[in-house]
Parts: sequence; structure tokens; C-alpha cells
Amino acid sequence: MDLSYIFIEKNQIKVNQMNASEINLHEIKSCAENAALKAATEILRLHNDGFLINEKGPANLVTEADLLAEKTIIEQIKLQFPTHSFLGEEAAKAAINEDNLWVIDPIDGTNNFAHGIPHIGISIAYCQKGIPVVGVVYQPFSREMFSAIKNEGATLNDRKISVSKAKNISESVIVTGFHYDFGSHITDSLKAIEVLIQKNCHGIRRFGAASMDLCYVACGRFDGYYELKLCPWDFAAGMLIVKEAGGITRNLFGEELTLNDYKLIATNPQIYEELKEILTEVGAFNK
Ligand code: LIP
Repeated sequence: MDLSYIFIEKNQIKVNQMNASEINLHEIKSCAENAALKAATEILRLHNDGFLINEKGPANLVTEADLLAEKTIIEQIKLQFPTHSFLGEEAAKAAINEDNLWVIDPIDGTNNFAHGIPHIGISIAYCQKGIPVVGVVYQPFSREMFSAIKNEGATLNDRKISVSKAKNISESVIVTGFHYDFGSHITDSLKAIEVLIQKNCHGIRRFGAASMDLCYVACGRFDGYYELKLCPWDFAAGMLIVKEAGGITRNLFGEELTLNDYKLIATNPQIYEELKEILTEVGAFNK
């Protein structure tokens, strides 16, 4: 049965003819961007009016805005795709290999948000059989919308982006992060920072939002990113945006990153081997 769908893309009404089983990824991207913008409105309202903060664990915060944003995003997506599944940081818990799966971090960088630091990512990925095929990350304070569709490139506010051209670590700014439990991985992370400084890199950064760290690699602001303990919602959208911008995303075995991984490295093509070697040298990438 052929159906016509009407959807909005770049403020234009579009009609799409397709059979019922075919999903239009441009429609998915528009839906994700609209959902992120709707959640951003609520997040910024609470940022201005004040919000409740709770602790999921030591140093692991969750705010009233995280919960409201995830609910808003899911409700918005369900209006267009009522039968789809959802995996979110706060509440939705579908399995990673479900088809038509949306993987959501409503506020990536919650601790930043809770402390009034205006650097977060609203991260929304649409996955088929566990593989992100549409990724959207919106930074509401800077109004930067990073988007990607598999095999169609990556954009920042609709302008094509690409990873940096840095040829080695000594020309690079590297970003990392640390999981709240500050477990064994923290030692490896800190050892890697020491080695990077000894190699005269141009700087180390810790901005507190994995999805934005990945988007900054995708648009060339950072040259490489590693983190040794993440959740799938932190990186599901950003990993696609990096790849579509010409970057590399790998797990601790040097294989293509998947949503089942929790350690990752994301770089431009030139510095990947050097950064992986450092992480392997300090013991981060071989256990
Ligand atoms: C955060 C990540 C960040 C990591 C933090 C935390 P959250 O996600 O984006 O890279 O270093 O420990 O996991 O919890 O703010 O969504």
C-alpha cells in the first residue's frame, strides 16, 4: 500500500510517497531535530526558572529537566512514529537490537547543566538493528544543531562539516571525560593525559558532554576524543556524526564502535593510530 506522508524539512512542507514498510530517513531527521528543539525550550525555561536536582549515585546527578526533556522528546517522536521503541538515559529501556529504536540522552552533560555551565547536548539517534542511521545533537545554549544521515554526510546548522586535518598528536587538541564512579579507568585516563602532554599536544580538554565532544571532533574543533566508560545514549548520535564527517570511531579492540561498547576513541583519520597506541601503552585499550 502506497502512502503519502507530509513532513516539515527546513521550514518547507514536503510530501513523500513511499510504501508503508519504507522509512524515510530525512523525515526521521526532521522529527529528531524538532523533538530536540521542543525539549530545548523546556530545558532553557527550567534553566531560567530553577529546577530540582537529585543524585543517582555519588557525583551522578539527574535533574527535573532531564526527566521532562526525555518525556517531551519521546512524546514528540511518538506523534509521527507511534510503534517505534525507545532507549533513554532516564526512563525508556528498550533493548539495543530492537528495530526502529530511538536512543536518547535528553541532557548529555547533566552535571554541567546542574551547575549552570551552558554546555550540554540533547542527543537523539535513530537505529536500525542496533546501528545508528540518523544522529542529531542539539546544543541549546549555542543553538548548534549537529545532524547526520548514514551515507549522506554531517552538518552543523545545515552546513556540511568535516574532521580536522591535524597530522599528529603534537598538532592536536584532545578531549576526554571521566565516568562518575572514578573506577580503574580513571588511572588509565590520567596516564594517557600525561603521555599526551609529554608529546606536546596543543591541549587537553574535559568539557563534560560526550555527545558534544564527538560533535566537536566532527567539525574539527577537537582532533581526537577518548573516554573509557560511557553509555550508549552518550555516543549513539555523535558516533554517526563523526563518521559522516570523515572521522574514525573505534572500540577498545580497535574494531568499529558499536552500541554495546563502553570505551571509545574518535579521531580524524590521521591521528587515530598514534592516539590508540598511547591508550594501549597505558593499558586502557587492552582490557
Ligand atoms: C556524561 C558524559 C560525559 C562523561 C560524564 C557523563 P551524562 O553523561 O557525557 O562525557 O564524562 O561522566 O557520563 O551523565 O551527563 O548524560
